[in-house]
Amino acid sequence: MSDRIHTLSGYLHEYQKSVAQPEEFWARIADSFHWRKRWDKVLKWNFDGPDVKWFLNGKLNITENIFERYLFTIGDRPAIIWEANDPNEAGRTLTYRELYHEVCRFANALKSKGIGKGDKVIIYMPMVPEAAIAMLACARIGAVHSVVFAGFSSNALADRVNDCEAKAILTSDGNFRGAKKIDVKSVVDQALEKSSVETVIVYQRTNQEVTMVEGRDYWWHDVVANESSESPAEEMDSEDMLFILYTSGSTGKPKGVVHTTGGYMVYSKYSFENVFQYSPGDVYWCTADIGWITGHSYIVYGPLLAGATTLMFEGVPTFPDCGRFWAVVEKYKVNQFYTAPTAIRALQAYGTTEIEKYDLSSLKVLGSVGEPINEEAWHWYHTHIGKNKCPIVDTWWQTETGGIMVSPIAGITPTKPAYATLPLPGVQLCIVDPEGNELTGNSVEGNLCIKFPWPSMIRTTYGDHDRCKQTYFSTYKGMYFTGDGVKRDHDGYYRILGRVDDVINVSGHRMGTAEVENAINEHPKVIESAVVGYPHDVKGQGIYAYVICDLTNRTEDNLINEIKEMVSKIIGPIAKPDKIQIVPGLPKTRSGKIMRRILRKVAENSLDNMGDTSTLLDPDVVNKIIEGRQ
Ligand code: 7RM
Repeated sequence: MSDRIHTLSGYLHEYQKSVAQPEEFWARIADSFHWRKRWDKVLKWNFDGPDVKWFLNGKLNITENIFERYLFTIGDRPAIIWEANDPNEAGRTLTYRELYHEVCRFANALKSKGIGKGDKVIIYMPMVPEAAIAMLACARIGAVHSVVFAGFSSNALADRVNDCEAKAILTSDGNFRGAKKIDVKSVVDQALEKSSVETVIVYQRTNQEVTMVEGRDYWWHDVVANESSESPAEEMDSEDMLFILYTSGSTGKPKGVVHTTGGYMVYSKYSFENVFQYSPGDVYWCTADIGWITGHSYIVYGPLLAGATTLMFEGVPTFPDCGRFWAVVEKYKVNQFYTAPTAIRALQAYGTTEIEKYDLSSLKVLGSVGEPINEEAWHWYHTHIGKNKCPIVDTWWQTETGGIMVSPIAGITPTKPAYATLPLPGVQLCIVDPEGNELTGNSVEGNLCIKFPWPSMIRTTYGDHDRCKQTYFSTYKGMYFTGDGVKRDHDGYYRILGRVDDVINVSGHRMGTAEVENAINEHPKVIESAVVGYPHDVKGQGIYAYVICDLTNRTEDNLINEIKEMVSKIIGPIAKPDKIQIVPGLPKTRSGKIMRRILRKVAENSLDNMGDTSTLLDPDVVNKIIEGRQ
């Protein structure tokens, strides 16, 4: 626990050290892990390649830093506590020892199916302990996991399976979510129609009828039945791939963000312990899905590397009623609770009756992640959930950063409503103007960049290194560009203002507007479309689509519904547009570029100042769009 920050001056001291001597700083943190062979050099980097390597030639296995490290001391401590979707179904607890044996058994099962080091494995599973077991079993044998959120459609799944050339898929028969039972295996079957996946392992969750393909599909319980509960860990290099996680950007095709072993391990544990101030015996709960980076770093890897007890919840905040989160907090005496602003705002709308029924006095720390938290939601969370005694850690970070970058350290550094506040040690932020000039001093606003590497940063985008360079390292030379706008206030605190690119954030789910447009354009009657985000009370941003259609023999209403279904089918229900407006044309410049600024203004109903529309090919189209506003 020597790497724990305990005081504000301790934070300032550590921060200064991390900037003045980054290699010494991170070497000291990394030394508390188990390396089969220590690294030769801490860091080698340039942001032009980009080419970033941490802990060069270090040899390790991340799961040895969870299991071999803790079995003899805290083997009987709960590692994962699982709460089922249905409050009447018994929960499950796996101690570190039990989790270890389950991981080993499944690791052996994967090996017996011919899966080994470097092979890609897609995990498309509900929130059950087996999903974490699957990730850790891959890590144990050196296979690269790529978790795909189980709410994605078969098309979206197929894209990811094909992009990473997955050898196997780990999935389930179905998924319980709220009052619904959702098909999972049949989605996989569809996705696999055109793929070379050799093995599918199916965890039985809902007991629903599924088709099993002979020689390809196996039940989880069958493959582990005769496997040994010991499995030697594969020796990995620090820079060997640990996982790929697909995320949306401003182009139509999601990119596979690559994270490697050593740096990710060091940073996920370090940031977890410090931000949440986890103490042994605490019960920590992050409500994210393992399909997102938050689930990777702060349900699975960070907490388990820290020897923590991590709670995993299968269900949704409003089932069987809107008191479910608080019922679970009371039931397990949760100490740290980490959720998304969209969930807070959704629950805020139901009032406080369902909160007052439960004892929330175990809570010590509240967390927020995924999108900017507005001041009102921040205060509501602080007052009604935290009872004015829990610091809120508003954690800013990204799939690409691997771990939390800007956040209060609970109870130690100050909080400020709607502010992510200060960078963690090792994080060198930089605010730039559109030309890339650094804006120094306080009270400035611009684009957020990071000018020095940190251990858990993205290494490449799978199969396309140039895309990584173009997306993150080319906008501003010598810097990683986050895509977010930011303000540094008069006290030097950071407030994230949201995306400055064509990425929208709907209920904390990141989506490219181009991705949604591509899905809309699949409809045979659609000629062209343009998608923008607009402010939405609960989701943060809603999706507004402007569509040019061929209306021959069609009514607008049925076309709009068909387009919504099309998007749902191609990406998944989370990408379904909230509003679709059929338009006669789009506001384009003479060079054919859509002026999204205008479309955003119409969508958010700020019609008084349209800015300069004189460069448009057909300025009159703007009036027609305003008239038809949804
Ligand atoms: C962890 C995660 C990343 C994008 C990011 C921001 C937005 C995330 C915050 C936030 C304001 C926050 N990864 N974002 N956290 N904005 N305050 N605390 O969400 O890759 O899915 O999304 O999310 O725009 O660039 S992500």
